[in-house]
Amino acid sequence: MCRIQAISQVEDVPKYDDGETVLVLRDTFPKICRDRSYLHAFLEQCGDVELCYQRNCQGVVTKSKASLHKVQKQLLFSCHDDSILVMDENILSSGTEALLEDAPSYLKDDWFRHFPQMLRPSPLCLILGGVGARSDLHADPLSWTGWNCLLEGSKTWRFYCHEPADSPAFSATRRPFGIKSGPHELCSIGTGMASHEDTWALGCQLKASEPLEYVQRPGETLIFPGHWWHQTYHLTATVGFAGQLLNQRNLRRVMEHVTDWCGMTMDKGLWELPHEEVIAHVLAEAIDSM
Ligand SMILES: O=C(O)CCC(=O)C(=O)O
Ligand SMILES: [Fe+2]
Repeated sequence: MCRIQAISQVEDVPKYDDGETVLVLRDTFPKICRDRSYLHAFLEQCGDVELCYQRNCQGVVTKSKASLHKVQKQLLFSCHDDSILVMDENILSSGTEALLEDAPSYLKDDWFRHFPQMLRPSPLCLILGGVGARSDLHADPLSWTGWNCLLEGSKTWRFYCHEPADSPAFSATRRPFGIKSGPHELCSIGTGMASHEDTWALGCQLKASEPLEYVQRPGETLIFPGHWWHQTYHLTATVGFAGQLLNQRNLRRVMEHVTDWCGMTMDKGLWELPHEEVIAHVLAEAIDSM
């Protein structure tokens, strides 16, 4: 049964992380949340760094690059009909260790470290939203477990549990995930999904099961099944960051995502092996299958 569960002790997370639950952890990243100047000082140093952002002007979405300083100015003018959203996977790379040091233990033990560098998802994505910003309606790549920490502002999430009957409603397009060279995909070991539907557009009548909705507040981290369709709406200007997990709980889901995508059949005994070997084996076969 799909549900949302608030967790008071981080030790309880493994008990509830069953692939059918959105977990809400409060007071996460305590040092960074308490001392917000840390992230602001970090971003200040990155003012000239170019990053990717998207503008949604009356439903027309354009993706561009500009310096963080320029984008921060545009964020101030964001509104429902003309909004700005930054989701950048590079800018936090030099601050990753400091940010993750403050992470709840559950987020630190991430088996994506066993992926070769070229196939490893980037550990942290910076997310800055202006008022009215919304992500695409999408499902994350590789069926991983996503996590998303909000430092400032508030945003509403809509999650659609993984119901195959809903697929037509999403008119899905695939977003391959793998080794890239410039804009080209050299080898893809999996996919995420994107939809052009905007559940926040006036009059949107998505013919799918009712979503789970949650308003995320500062200090909260959501941990969620990344293969569920989801979309956010930034109610105020927000600052946050996100990452993903591969662990004991989802190893099979993520590996089967790769084997399905690559059309491979694996020996049942595979799952008896230590996780590092399972990962190495599946990835080697996936690359061979290209
Ligand atoms: O924070 C957002 O606006 C979207 C984030 C998201 O889709 C994710 O963390 O997977
Ligand atoms: Fe996502």
